[in-house]
Amino acid sequence: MARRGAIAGALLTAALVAVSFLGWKAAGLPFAPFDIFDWIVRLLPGGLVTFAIESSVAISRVFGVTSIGAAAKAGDQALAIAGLLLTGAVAGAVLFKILSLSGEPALLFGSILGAMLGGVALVAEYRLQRLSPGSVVGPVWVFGTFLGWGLGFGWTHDRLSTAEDAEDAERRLGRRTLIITAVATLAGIAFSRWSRLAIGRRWSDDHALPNAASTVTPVTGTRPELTPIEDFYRIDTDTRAPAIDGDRWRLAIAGLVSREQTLTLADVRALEPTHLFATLCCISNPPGGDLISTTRWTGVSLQRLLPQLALTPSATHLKITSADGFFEVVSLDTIRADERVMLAYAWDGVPLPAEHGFPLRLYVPDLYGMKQPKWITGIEAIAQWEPGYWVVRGWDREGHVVPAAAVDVAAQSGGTAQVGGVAFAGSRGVVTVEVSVDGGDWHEAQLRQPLSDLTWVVWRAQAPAGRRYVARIR
Ligand SMILES: Nc1nc2c(c(=O)[nH]1)N[C@H]1C(S)=C(S)[C@@H](COP(=O)(O)O)O[C@H]1N2
Ligand SMILES: [Mo]
Repeated sequence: MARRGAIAGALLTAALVAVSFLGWKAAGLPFAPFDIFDWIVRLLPGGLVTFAIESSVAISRVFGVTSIGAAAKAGDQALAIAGLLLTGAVAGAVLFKILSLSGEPALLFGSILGAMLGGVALVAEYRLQRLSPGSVVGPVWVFGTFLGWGLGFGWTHDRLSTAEDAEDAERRLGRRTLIITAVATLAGIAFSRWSRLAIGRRWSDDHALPNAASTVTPVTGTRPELTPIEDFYRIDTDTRAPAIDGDRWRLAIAGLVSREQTLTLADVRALEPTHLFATLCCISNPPGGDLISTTRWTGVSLQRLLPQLALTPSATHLKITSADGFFEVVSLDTIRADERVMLAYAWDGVPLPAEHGFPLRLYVPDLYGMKQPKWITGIEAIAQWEPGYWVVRGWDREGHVVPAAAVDVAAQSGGTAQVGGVAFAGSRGVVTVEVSVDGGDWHEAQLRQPLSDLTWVVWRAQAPAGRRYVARIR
């Protein structure tokens, strides 16, 4: 009976893990198997944990693993699931043994066991603060899945003990549990793929661009005026974007403030939003390059947030820090002078993609991307300017956008060419764009009305056919 219980326990636990995984990937619900593990690790004596980490790093080295961080993570995850399966097997063996001795109702015993483990899972979730505040779905889900697991146990026990052919019943139940496990796992994987692809319904899906009526239209072949999020250029220091769980994320406000505080993502989203079209450009963008993109930014104006930060009079700058160790300093003067400086959480109406700074990034008009942290986790009020991450590494202190025009296309027919591209001058506005062909005269381009005074301008010009087209802002 104990052997049968152990097998049933392991199988049902595999199904529990798979269903929890599906809930995590499909609905962002807490994934108790990892959370219980993390919680236990925190309870263990520090020395033991350091020893375990050091051993896993040493083992990774022996096997020549290059990304030790990723390997250690995968190791932790495997350990978490193996631990839970083992617990399930032991619990199953014990339960079946007890039931075979006492003849108590199995459903009752199973649900008591499920409720007990569900309680442990809930404690882990609360201790690690991994439940969204105010949400009942998360705790109900965690407790419910464990309770269901316990009921499944009791039910399995009854089926096996009353079946005429216990072997056959065992095989059939085992197969059924494995199918549930496989389907839930595959569905979870499919959801995680899909959620990465389908970022959601964009603002631009059902809105015309504000300059739709402009009579100057782009030459076919000009880059899209509003960059699709998937094509938005990406520059940062790490190989992998920090994975931030929006429910667990907090914005910590500290330094020269009269009271420290933390904001949740819901807090930030509840403030009055600012929407603006803006172009972001990397200081390393080569002439005509594509390290420049444009979208509609949504966030909270830092100017409007200032009173809530409770800054002390000595504060002059805000140091913005990021989950990846990046940081940048912005002066209160800049914030007070321009209400468009904002903490942005959405692009084109959908939450920032993970690689573009989810859940919060800074936007400052007229500055290169290097001055605009993604994955913000902290705001520290300070009393003097400090060099930012890239400034420390020798890049430009100010980071003001240098006006530049790019040629995207030159469609030739007969002796003339329709030349088109974009021009960007930060927040200073583009007045005149000129094109020259093969080093010859400059021809003035027509400018399309821009999406805003913070975006690039799409331009077009008619010029003689030639080989080399150069555009400039004048
Ligand atoms: N936290 C963090 N923020 C960052 C960076 C970074 O490496 N880490 N890179 C900066 C640079 S150099 C640029 S050009 C922009 C690029 O933003 P994007 O990848 O969303 O286009 O992010 C900026 N913000
Ligand atoms: Mo950059």
